[in-house]
Amino acid sequence: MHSSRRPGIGSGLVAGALLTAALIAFSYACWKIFGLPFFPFDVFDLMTRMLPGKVIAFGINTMVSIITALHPGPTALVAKAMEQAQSIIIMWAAGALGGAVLFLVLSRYGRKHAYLFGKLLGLIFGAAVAYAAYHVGKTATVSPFMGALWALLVYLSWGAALGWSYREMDREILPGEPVAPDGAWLVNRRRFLVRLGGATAVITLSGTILGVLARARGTRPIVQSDNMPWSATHALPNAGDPVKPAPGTRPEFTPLQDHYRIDINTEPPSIDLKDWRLKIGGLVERPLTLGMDRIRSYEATNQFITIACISNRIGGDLIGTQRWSGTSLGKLLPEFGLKPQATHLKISAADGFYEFVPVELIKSDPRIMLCYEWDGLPLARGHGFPLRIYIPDVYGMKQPKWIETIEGVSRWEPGYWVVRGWDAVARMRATSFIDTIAVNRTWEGANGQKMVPIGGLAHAGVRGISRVEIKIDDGPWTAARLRAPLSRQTWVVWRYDMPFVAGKHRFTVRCFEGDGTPQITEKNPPDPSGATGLQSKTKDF
Ligand SMILES: Nc1nc2c(c(=O)[nH]1)N[C@H]1C(S)=C(S)[C@@H](COP(=O)(O)O)O[C@H]1N2
Ligand SMILES: [Mo]
Repeated sequence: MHSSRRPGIGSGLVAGALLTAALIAFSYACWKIFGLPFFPFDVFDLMTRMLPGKVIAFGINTMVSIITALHPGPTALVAKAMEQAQSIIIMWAAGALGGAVLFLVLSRYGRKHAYLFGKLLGLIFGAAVAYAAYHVGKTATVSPFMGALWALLVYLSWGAALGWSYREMDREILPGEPVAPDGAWLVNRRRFLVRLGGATAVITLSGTILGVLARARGTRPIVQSDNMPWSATHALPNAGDPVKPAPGTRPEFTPLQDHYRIDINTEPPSIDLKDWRLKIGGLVERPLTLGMDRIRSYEATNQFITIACISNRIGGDLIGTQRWSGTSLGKLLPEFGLKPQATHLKISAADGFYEFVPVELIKSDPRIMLCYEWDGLPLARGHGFPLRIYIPDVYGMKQPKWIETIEGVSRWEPGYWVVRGWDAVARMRATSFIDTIAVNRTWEGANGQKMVPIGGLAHAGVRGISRVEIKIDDGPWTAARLRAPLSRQTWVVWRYDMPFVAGKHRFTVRCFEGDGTPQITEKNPPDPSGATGLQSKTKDF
């Protein structure tokens, strides 16, 4: 009889949910105001690194599918927002479950141990969160040790509050308190939960509001810059080309703030240049460090580059083109003092991401560079400040941002995403896509013929595009016109102007690489080697 009156799983779930909501909001405010770690993001990033590659690939794929179907905004931005929301939900659910388990245990072993068990639970959660904050967390601007200590303290208090809640809900009825014939315990427990709900709601709300109002201390904006980009004062190299993009084609030169951002961080690393040095180690004569001044002392290489994420769908927006500036790695290489056994460089980043690059490739391809600027501005925080690498012809997954260390090593090893099941070479696939069928932007051709501009882009790594063809309904494949690309390393704008014919039409596009190799027409998903297949679109005229 008595044990059935004890608070059980249900009460624990509610108390856990309420207290964890308050904890998350509190952590959020303390992140924004004091630069202390924001627990959900740090824990999510730890999970990202620890979960099996297949699980992560499934997660990425599901998210991109949902975003492609609903299209609420740019894929990369929406995906990051979804990850951030997931991180909060996961931490919240874990806290609620923790509460349920605690109450279940306490209902078995009695209220005497409520505080002890509560703190123990807090310690277990706190240790996991402290580990995440210490080793992978990118939210805090305080030291990793401070961040970890903070996580432990907060979770210890959370556990104690849970234990206290259990005792309050399980306490003896005091003399003079109304005792209903059956359900007195229940009434008491409900009263407590209502009070707990009120108190935690106040913390949750005020924490959230304070956090939103406060400006993150010491954290730089992810992309914005007050300085003038290169493109604001310079014409693009193909400005004079007579083939103009069909109206509605995405910009061929991607504005910095519109460039997709993909990485394993809920919040990108925030690196201070005054603390940053590029560390050279491994198989070298003697380890050394290079400052940014040293890297910039070489003549800059400026290259127009299209980079794409291997998770990009045909015609998707995880692809962009920018003007990258940096130092050719081959030129810098002699400074490293590599030992003869060093056949590869291991490039490691501030977020634990890494990749291996053959030394021979670096020596033979001067395009490979350590890059410090996009569009004439220091790299944005979200895009790898202060240093990233460019390796031609491969997907973004092979190109670390936020580089901190370069080591000489004697053999190739799989890089971060290769370990997780993605293609070891990750050579960019040839793809072509339709951005616009501008039936409302027709122009008058010869003999007053109404012409419909159709256009998009084609891309084949650094292999160039020799031909783009379009097929309308059951007609023949017909060549589109090509605009000169920004460089041999970028995508190519194509357009085709079609005489207006009323009715519903189906358009399919295909491209050929520089050497005439046709794009792969077989449909393949992005996982594991990059999407292939032809894109078709239908439009009513
Ligand atoms: N350090 C680090 N570098 C990274 C990644 C990462 O997670 N961490 N992601 C890679 C992937 S998968 C892509 S597609 C590109 C994206 O570069 P961008 O965000 O500047 O467009 O960065 C690459 N470099
Ligand atoms: Mo990517």
